[in-house]
Amino acid sequence: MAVAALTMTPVGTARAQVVTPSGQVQVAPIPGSVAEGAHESDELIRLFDEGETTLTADVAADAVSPGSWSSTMPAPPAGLVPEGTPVHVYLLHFDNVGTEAAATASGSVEFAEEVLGLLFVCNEVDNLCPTLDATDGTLGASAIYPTGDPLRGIELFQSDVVTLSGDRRSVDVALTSRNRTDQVRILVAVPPEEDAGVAPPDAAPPADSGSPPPDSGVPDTGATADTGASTTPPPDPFTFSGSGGCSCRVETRKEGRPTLLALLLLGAVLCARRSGS
Ligand SMILES: [Ca+2]
Ligand SMILES: [Ca+2]
Repeated sequence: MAVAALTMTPVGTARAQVVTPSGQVQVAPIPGSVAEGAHESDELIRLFDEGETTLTADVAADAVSPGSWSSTMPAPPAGLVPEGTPVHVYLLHFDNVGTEAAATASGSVEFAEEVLGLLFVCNEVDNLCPTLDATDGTLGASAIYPTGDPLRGIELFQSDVVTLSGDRRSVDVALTSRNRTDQVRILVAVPPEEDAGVAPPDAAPPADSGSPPPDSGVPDTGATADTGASTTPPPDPFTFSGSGGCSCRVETRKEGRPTLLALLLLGAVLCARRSGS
């Protein structure tokens, strides 16, 4: 047996993850010991939260992709969960009462994030469970573990069955415990830190929100024409005065210069005639 070193974030300070047990699986606080005989039940498979950490070395896992494994199914796809990966660690634990009669239980647990690796296999040759033994001290909580005990994990060569769902979020087990524990360590992905509470980039208000539009220098002829206060003089009045008090007033138009000239001449002639008459 071994007591895990405190290498992980204490459970109480780890970010909460959504865990949904079903069947005979029950979520429970991890006890002081998870060695055989310390936390027994014939009906319940416990799910203990071992905490959250970032892996400081590659971790060998017995399964790193979906599948279902038992004595009649292919061996699970072993692999590595790489160094630097943030993980939340859980331990499924089934230990029947006593060491004589066997007990069976089944159930599943669903996680909000993907399962990155499962550690559970016990070898048929020597009955040791190397992936569990190798990680009690680095990924376990502050508890006594059955490190090095034969058959402490899952015996796929007997009647135990372990399944990782296709979406990697659900672990299903069907276990038979007799005189040893059945344990599965589960490494679950940790989502990136959320930006909650972090102020968004400085969204300064528009500097000249109250300034006039760019083209405001262009006079709005329609608006200014209706003020009624305009003092614009009438366009180009021409007044001709004859020597006999004759006065001829000619309105001109800018766009008609030939017409203007003709009117000027006509006005002058008329005035001259009146003056002469
Ligand atoms: Ca027992
Ligand atoms: Ca076992």
